Amino acid sequence: MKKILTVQDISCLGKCSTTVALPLISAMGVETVILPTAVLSTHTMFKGFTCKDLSDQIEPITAHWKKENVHFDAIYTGYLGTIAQIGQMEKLFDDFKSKDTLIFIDPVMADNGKLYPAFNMDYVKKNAELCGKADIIVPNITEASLMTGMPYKEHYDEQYIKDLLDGLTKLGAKIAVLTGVSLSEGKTGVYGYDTEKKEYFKYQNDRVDASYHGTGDIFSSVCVGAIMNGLSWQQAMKIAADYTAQTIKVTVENPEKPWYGVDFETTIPILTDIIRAYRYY
Ligand code: PXL
Repeated sequence: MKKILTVQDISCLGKCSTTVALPLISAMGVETVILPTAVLSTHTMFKGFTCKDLSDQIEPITAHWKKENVHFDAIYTGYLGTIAQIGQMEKLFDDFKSKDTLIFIDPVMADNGKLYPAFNMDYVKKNAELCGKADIIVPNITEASLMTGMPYKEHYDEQYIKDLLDGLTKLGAKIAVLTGVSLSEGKTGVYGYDTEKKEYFKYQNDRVDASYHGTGDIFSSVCVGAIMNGLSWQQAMKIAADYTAQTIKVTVENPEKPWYGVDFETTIPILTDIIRAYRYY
């Protein structure tokens, strides 16, 4: 069984980061080791959340794993709390990356043109540096514009997306994939560039007119899980985009839906069916 490490916070209530990565990637038949960067009472869109930073646990936990000779097939980082923690990730990659370890970075820090609370441009700069060490990065347009220094646009053409991808791969990532890319009315999707094959990949599906917290984490988790199941990055992006859209749709239809996250629990069987179909046919 493939084994991955995911490094991100635990938001106890909120359906994001570790609390979606762990169930989703496990459901896809991949062992999921977690390294929590902080414990929050809720994600940061709630008012009055508590937060206990766990930076001082990263070194002793990983030192123990090193003694146990643990090998990871992928390391997937998401929401990190501080600039120092991003530095700790650089060391973690050096310590655990072997030839076949995929480094997958979702540089979670901003959306809809704005940085999340608690982050600033120094954080952006350090995250851009970390992205340079990745095999695959999956920023949204806001994160990409911040990291490349290009203007953020709500209305854009395909050339803007290609310019962002060019800036992102110049940071050093082998494959950059932009999420939340809408190239025509009523559509949304992903647009990626593979620097080794010099190939673009775009995929658009129907936009569901609702925006929920944690959907980026669902997308990234499913990508990592699918790649660990032997799918190409392009197939993984397509499955992840479709699954995320389907999950948002199911959530919108649920009259008892929570405001803070999506009903991924309802759609897990759809995901496992898709993965089973790819695995055996
Ligand atoms: O879903 C991204 C995310 C993860 N973790 C925490 C967050 C957010 C987004 O705001 O606040 C704590």
